[in-house]
Amino acid sequence: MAQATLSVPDISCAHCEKTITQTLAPQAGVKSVRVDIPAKQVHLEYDESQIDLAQVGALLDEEGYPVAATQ
Ligand SMILES: [Cu+2]
Repeated sequence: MAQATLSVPDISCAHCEKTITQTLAPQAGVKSVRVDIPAKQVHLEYDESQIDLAQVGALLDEEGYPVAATQ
């Protein structure tokens, strides 16, 4: 299991949290999603054999939440 923290500057409220959670949580390989609104970050646990950060980034991009940085 891999972990990542994504910086998503457009996170601003509970609606953003809900959209991001509903987008990522159902994806195969996503183990957990936690959105930190004040920090504008998404904490992700995922199985790297099923999904990678490029795919996650593309999904968030489609929803209007481009990822600025990943650590
Ligand atoms: Cu919002």
